[in-house]
Amino acid sequence: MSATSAEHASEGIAVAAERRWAIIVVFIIGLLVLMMIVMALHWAAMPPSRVETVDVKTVHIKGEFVESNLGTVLEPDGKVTVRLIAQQYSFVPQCIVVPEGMPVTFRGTATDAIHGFVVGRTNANTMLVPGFVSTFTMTFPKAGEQLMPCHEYCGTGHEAMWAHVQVLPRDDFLAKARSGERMSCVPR
Ligand SMILES: [Cu+2]
Repeated sequence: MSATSAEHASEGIAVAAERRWAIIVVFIIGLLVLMMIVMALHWAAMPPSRVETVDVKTVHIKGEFVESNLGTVLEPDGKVTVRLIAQQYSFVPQCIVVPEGMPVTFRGTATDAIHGFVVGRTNANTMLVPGFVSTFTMTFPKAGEQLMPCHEYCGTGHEAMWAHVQVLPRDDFLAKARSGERMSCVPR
């Protein structure tokens, strides 16, 4: 084989390999674009679930988020609900009582800016948005005290916005809850 025909042959191999890669890359890009289109259409077609709204202007004076209704309650059907409000720069109540090993439903909202919280290293984590009720249910596996910082930057006092969560042993909680009152661990 002469030098020129060897060059021709290797160029042909290189061109074929490049074309092959070009086809594969175009296919991958096409697939990604198609995935984006399908996801966008799918999300747009799904109604958002559990959107609950609340009137910010009256949240303090009427409805479930009045001050006397905030805190933890053992409902007549045995479910535990925590209601809380976030505002610049505190949570109400500042200290939340929950039982160990029982599902707890949180219901919260904000009155001024977007706030949020996370409880210690647990999965309890949500945003609190004015005008909307955030809700989730979770079980705390271990008794003890947890810190609950605001994790959405909400203004100059944001870093001082903390609450505490006291996870009580189940029996202690049930004994405390028997009165049916709204509970918290805020010292009086
Ligand atoms: Cu905040």
